[in-house]
Amino acid sequence: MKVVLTIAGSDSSGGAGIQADLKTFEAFNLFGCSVLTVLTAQNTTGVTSISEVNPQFVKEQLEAVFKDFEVSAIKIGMLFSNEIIDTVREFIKDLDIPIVVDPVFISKAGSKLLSDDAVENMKTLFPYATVITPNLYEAKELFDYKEDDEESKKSLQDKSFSIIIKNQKRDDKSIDTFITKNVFKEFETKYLQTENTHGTGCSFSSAITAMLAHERDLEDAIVIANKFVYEAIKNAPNLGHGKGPIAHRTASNILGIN
Ligand code: PXL
Repeated sequence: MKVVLTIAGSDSSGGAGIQADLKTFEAFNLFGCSVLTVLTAQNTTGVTSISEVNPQFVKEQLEAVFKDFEVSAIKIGMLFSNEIIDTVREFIKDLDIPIVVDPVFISKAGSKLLSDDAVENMKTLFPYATVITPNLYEAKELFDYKEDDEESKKSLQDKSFSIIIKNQKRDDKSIDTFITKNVFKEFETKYLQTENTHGTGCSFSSAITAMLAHERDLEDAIVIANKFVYEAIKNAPNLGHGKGPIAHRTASNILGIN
């Protein structure tokens, strides 16, 4: 069985962060390890408190996992602070495996997940990434991306990493924009009108990581990750009083992943 790793924050309500990543890895028949960067006290209505893990301890978790396992791919999620970003970058910079970076800024319920002074530093991880998965807001903040401007799209094609700008609503469609060397492509999915979107971004990027660990090419990985999240939203268990979590296992059963 292949081993994959998520480096991310804990969500006490179990729908996003580390918990979403591990549920996704399990759904894709992989063994998931987790290096925790922050703990969040949260539920479906928002984050009430954040406690950072000591960066030295983040490093020790990474060393422990890599000493024992051959890791096939890594997903990086919420890092929160400059110190944690520095620690993670130092560790991943010499690795030669697929790395998916989800540059997490804010949660679906609107809570801040990256400190303001760490936004620039987040960019220093991108040269080590296979693909990064910002939403539209994050793409605008990070790259000054403008949806209707050809020049801004072209400038993103020159990067050493691929970019998927996820979940832009257009009429009754959800659009994912895929930008890589010489390629600019849009993937369309039917837009689901629902409150059950907690952890969709985390699950999308960990599903891409899972498919890369299974040695699928990036475009294939994105298409399957999209289908996975679509089914997981459609079959959401309707829990909580805010943005509810999604159904990872049901989605993988429907797609016949196991
Ligand atoms: O979806 C972004 C995200 C990432 N990591 C953690 C989160 C969230 C959203 O709530 O809680 C820990």
